[in-house]
Amino acid sequence: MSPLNYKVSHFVEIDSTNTQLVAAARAGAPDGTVYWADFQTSGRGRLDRVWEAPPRSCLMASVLLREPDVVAERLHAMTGIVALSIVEALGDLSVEGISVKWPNDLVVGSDKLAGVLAELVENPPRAAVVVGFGINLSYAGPANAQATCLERLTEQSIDRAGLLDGILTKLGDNRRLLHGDGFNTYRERLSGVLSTLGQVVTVDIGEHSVTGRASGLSPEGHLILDTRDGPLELSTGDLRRVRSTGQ
Ligand code: BT5
Repeated sequence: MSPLNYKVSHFVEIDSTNTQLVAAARAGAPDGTVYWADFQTSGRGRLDRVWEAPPRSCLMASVLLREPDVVAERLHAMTGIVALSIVEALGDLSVEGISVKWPNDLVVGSDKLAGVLAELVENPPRAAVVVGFGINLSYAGPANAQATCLERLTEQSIDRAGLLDGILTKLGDNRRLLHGDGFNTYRERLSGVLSTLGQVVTVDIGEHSVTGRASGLSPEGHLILDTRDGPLELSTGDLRRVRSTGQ
């Protein structure tokens, strides 16, 4: 999908681009509808957490992807495909050194630069997912978060609308990797930017947590954790703690 096929709406202020786009999707908004905002009064992260940023300090956008042919097992990859598109678009702007911390953070070292929030609107066979992302431009995150921003990294100001265009163009190209054999390319490209691989991590999944070494992505794109009890495949979770191998 080229940028010309997107239907982009800009808001000066909104509660949450994800919340409003999910509502629009339920009311029949078409594939490629994009909402982006200067300021969110109720920006959301995963698990009822908050995404916060002062006005115009962060690129906050959500895109509706209707993927009628995507199989249920690959829905989780909507997060990865957007994360990958962000890394690639930033690469085109010569912003290097950004990696993906599984499953939904973009980081520089251990500082969070951006987060992705995917929300399912409709299940296959008419799969529809709203994928939102917040990328810090001039705001390095709330005090309690170990975070950074693009201006700190690049010492240049990056135009939000231009960055959004770049990401949407990459996404228009990359979303075809959700289908058929393209998924192998998706796994390879995501593995290439996934800093979680090789690390010993503790992942919270609901009430439970598991610890192991992240060793790769399964054929379905799930994170493989090598635990004491053998390999475990995770499609999502909250990566709470990271320590280096051998500790
Ligand atoms: C995320 O959740 O990282 C997903 C964030 C998605 C935000 C976008 S903005 C456009 C769209 N509309 C929305 O309402 N949301 C999406 P999670 O992994 O749960 O991380 C949330 C945590 O990140 C918070 O608990 C804070 O610790 C931290 N945080 C909040 N604001 C931040 C910021 N600007 N920069 C870095 N970290 C932040």
